Amino acid sequence: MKDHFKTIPYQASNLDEGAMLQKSEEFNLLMNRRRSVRDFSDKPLPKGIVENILMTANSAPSGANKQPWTFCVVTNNEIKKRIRREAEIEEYKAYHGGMPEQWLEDLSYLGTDWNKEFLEVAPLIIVVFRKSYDIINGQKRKNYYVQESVGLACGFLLAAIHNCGLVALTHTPSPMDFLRQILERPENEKPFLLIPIGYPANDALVPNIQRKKLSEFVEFYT
Ligand code: IYR
Repeated sequence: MKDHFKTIPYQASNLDEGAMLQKSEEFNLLMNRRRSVRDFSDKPLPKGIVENILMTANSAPSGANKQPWTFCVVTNNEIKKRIRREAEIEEYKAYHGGMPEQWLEDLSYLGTDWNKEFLEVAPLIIVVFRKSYDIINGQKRKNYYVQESVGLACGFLLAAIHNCGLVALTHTPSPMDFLRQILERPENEKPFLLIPIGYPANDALVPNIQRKKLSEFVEFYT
């Protein structure tokens, strides 16, 4: 390793195999209860919880540890209303000719349409931006594996949301450029994902979906 590369000891967990098996089972059961939820309560979220969730997202691995993302946290009702209005314009077009028949067929079990009321009901929306480059002292500095990195950070975010009992939806109105304008983001930031977050509504329903069995999505090479 290069001399200038500073290292510190890794904080290993050092669990015995029994504890590892138990923790892996518990985590699997926890994560398999996660669902994309569209029916939100409007109850506000405690700031400390939101900050912890964001810090978890930011702990994701990223290309050259550049952490090439900005998480915009929107609780302002006026801004939420504008986001809903613009998203619905794009979604209306998508549902009326934008998406090919096969796509609509694949979505039909969800019962979704262009109406995105949840964007106003949910107490908080996180708009995730990806940064293909940083601007440091007015100079462009490239980031690496930006899509992969920001995708991983969003995965961490969703796990953290679910872990504390909140729910979320990964929403991708397309195109999403209106988010850059509404939130006045700089030119190096591109919208990546729109994630309303909140408590589930008391009568929240989710589609009855099945997940693939291990043998359907894993190939072992021994
Ligand atoms: N963006 C639309 C359509 C949609 C697309 C996919 I792929 C989904 O998994 C769900 C919905 C919408 O949000 O309704």
